[in-house]
Amino acid sequence: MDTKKVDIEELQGLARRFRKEILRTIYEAGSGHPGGSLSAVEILIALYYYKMKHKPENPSWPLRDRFIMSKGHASPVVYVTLANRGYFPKEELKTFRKLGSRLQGHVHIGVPGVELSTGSLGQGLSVANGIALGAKIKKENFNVYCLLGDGEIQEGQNWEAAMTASHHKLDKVCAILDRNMVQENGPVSEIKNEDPLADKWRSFGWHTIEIDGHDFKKIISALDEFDTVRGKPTFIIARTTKGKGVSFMEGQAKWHGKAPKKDEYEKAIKELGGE
Ligand SMILES: Cc1ncc(C[n+]2csc(CCOP(=O)(O)OP(=O)(O)O)c2C)c(N)n1
Ligand SMILES: [Mg+2]
Repeated sequence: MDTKKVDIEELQGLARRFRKEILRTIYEAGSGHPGGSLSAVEILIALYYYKMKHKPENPSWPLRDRFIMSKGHASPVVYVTLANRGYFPKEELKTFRKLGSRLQGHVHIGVPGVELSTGSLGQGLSVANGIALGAKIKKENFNVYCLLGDGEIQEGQNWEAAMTASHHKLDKVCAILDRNMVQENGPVSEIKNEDPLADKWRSFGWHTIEIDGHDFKKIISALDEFDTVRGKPTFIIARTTKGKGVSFMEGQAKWHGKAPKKDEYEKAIKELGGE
């Protein structure tokens, strides 16, 4: 696909297929995190099939845009995206979470296309800032995208990073929040309420945009808006549904980190349109 010509229906088709591949990957492993992988499918597709400058055949191309998956437990959506983009053979998805596999349960730098090992929440945005600051000093021109979880941003380090990015005017940093309203043990609003979230990021000096995180047109226009912002970093609040696409997983904390059993897997695949 030519990355700049957008065919929304084609992207939607990819999203349906990716959801099935994510579930199959977790099902075959017998463990993993479906909820926060399914919520981020459209975001990853919009980045890797539309927005980012990257070369799957040369993952260390110096001018590539960087993507940091800060919520590293949602590795299945990253691995499925990278495999489909040609960073490594799709066949390898079968080795997810198996002994000796580079497809470790949490996003692992040994996988082609991965910039940073993550899983200990709260660190990704700081690293994104460091990469962007280094590039600014060296006058290198690329963007750094960072996907965060809404439970994750309860970690204080995110707010230190928020100050750092605006202090250094890191306008090549685009943080995207997977605002699925659910964390590991329940609703974010009950565990530690974050509202008014957009106001908080604005007050920390970020250009802040709120969108429907399953609507490709909205994601694409927010990512394009980011390109026009000068002198400040951009924060995109992508409102999503945890477990999106599978009725019995949607909005359910119990599907944060659990593999479906055979009957659940088959039901989910059926709901997603079958094999
Ligand atoms: C520092 C740290 N504390 C706790 C955990 C355990 N943990 C893994 S995922 C998660 C919840 C994350 O929720 P959220 O950021 O909302 O992720 P999503 O809903 O997108 O899956 C927690 C507490 C961790 N990985 N790292
Ligand atoms: Mg969440």
